[in-house]
Formats: sequence, structure tokens, C-alpha cells
Amino acid sequence: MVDVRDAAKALAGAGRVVVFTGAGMSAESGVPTFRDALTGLWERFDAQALATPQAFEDDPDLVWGWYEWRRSLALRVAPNPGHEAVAAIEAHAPHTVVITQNVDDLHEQAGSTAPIHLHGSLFTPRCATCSRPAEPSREAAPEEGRRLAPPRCEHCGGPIRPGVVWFGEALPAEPLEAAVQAATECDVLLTIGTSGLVYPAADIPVVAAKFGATVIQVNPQPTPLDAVAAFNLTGTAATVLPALVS
Ligand code: BV8
Ligand code: ZN
Repeated sequence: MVDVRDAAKALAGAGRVVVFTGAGMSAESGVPTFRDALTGLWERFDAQALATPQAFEDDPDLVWGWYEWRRSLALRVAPNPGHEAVAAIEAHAPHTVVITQNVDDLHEQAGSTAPIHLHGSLFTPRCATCSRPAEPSREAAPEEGRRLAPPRCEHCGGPIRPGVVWFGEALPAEPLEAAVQAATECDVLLTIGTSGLVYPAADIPVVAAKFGATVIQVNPQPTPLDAVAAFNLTGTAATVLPALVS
């Protein structure tokens, strides 16, 4: 594991670090990814087909039920040693910026102070009509794949939707700007557990490399980001990351 030692040296010597994470970061906590463990509902429905405004319009109960099942799962799981290693990196290098594509709160639970959520969160529902923030529902979550009618907005009666960014929706401007800014300024960018296929998020490691950062990738499979990574550490978040920070 010479690479891990050299990557750990590059990381330890970095002034500004960006940690960029995808679904693989939460896999060892028991949260299925989009492309690997296509379990249950995701066998019958392509996650991409469900994560769209069209799907919510066509079948709000199916989409709301799917997200409420995912939220109930996110509430039951715990951060894994990979999330803890990311929080340790932040403690060691105060100028660390964590950017995540994930909609769970496992980085926060592990102690990351203010991760940038490029694709929103399961915990910030809002009205699909007037955009007013809504309280997360107290209704019992459905089992995987069951329909559940979304609650209605107290203010305008519109349907409540998950606070995530769907395919075809623009990313929130502020988080995206902050993420790109951090990518242009960092010395090292760690990309962990992302297939690097969804844009514009997938551009973040590419921007960092273009601005001279050393990119370290942690992933069990090759991805398009192999091309910009100076270190490609083959392995999982919960096993490789603690070795990077020990
Ligand atoms: C937009 C929230 C425009 C919802 C998600 C070019 C430029 C801009 C846009 C596009 C473009 N080309 C195409 C587009 C459209 C589209 C897109 O990128 N499509 C792809 C499929 C080609 N992009 C969009 O629609 C974006 N919006 O561009 O809007 C616009 C502009 C102005 C005005 C109006 C519109 C919005 C995209 C956001 C979609 N929302 N999530 C939800 O969660 O339900 S995306 C979702 O999928 C995730 O957030 C993540 O981003 C993506 C999945 O990727 P990963 O996180 O990488 O996960 P994945 O399962 O794919 O891979 C897991 C990896 O982990 C694997 O490599 C695996 O090997 C590894 N792994 C497994 N186990 C482990 C592990 N690694 C480590 N440890 C382990 N244990
Ligand atoms: Zn409303």
C-alpha cells in the first residue's frame, strides 16, 4: 500500500483540503448506492427515473413514499469509520471543505461542521408550490416501495416535496459557487465513493486538478475521475480513509 503512504503524506502536507463525497461514502453505513446495490425498489425502478420533477408530478405518492423510506433508513444508520476519518481530516486541517452529493446527514453526525450539500437533503422538505419549508413528516415511514401521499402545505395546500435536487433541476447556486471556489483554491482534493457521472457535481474534482490540486481518489471501482487522480486508491471508504489519516 505504498500509494496510501504517499497519498497520506500529500494529504498531511496540504494547507487547503477539499473532501468530495458520493453515495459510496455511506455504503458501509448501510445506505444503498445508486448504481451498485440496486436492491428492492431500485430493481424495479431506475433511481434516476424516480428522482425527477416529472416522476413526482406523475405519481407523487410513489416518489414521496420512496423518499420517506430513504429518510427513515438515513435516520436508522450511523456514520462509518470513513465519515469519522473525514471529520478527523477537518480537525487536523482547519481549512478543509467537505462537499457532498449525498442527501443523508452522516457527515454531520460524524462531526463534520458544515458540509456543502450540492444535491440537498432528505431533512429539508418544502412545499412544491410555494417553496415554504415544511417540518419533516411525523407519519410512520412506508416500507420500501410503498406509496405514501405527501402531506399538504399549511400555507397554500400544495404538496410537500423532498428537499433534494432532482435530475433536470438546477443545483442551489450558493452551495455550487462555494464548492467550485473551494475546488479552485485547494492543494489536495479527496474524491470518495462517487461514480463521477452526474453533472455539474462531477466537474468539481476536474476543476481542482485544473487549478493544480493533487487529486486522491478512493473507490473500489475505476471511474472517469481516474483520469484526473494523482493517486487512485482502490478500496472502500471505511477501510482506506482511516489508513490515510492514521
Ligand atoms: C442540472 C439527489 C440543469 C436526489 C441527485 C452536463 C452538465 C449539466 C447537467 C447535465 C450534463 N449532462 C447531463 C446532465 C443532466 C444531469 C446528469 O448529470 N445526468 C447524468 C446521469 C448524465 N444533471 C442534472 O440533471 C443536474 N441538474 O444539470 O440542471 C439546469 C440548469 C439550469 C436550470 C435548470 C436545469 C442535477 C443532478 C442532481 C440529481 N440528484 N441526488 C436523490 O438523492 O434522490 S444525483 C445522485 O446521483 C447523487 O446525489 C449523485 O450525485 C449521483 C450518484 O452518483 P454517486 O454519488 O457517484 O453514486 P453512484 O451510486 O453513482 O456511485 C457510487 C460509487 O461508490 C461507485 O463508483 C462505487 O464503486 C463506489 N462505492 C461503492 N461502495 C463503496 C464505494 N466507494 C467507497 N466505499 C464504498 N464502500
Ligand atoms: Zn405552499
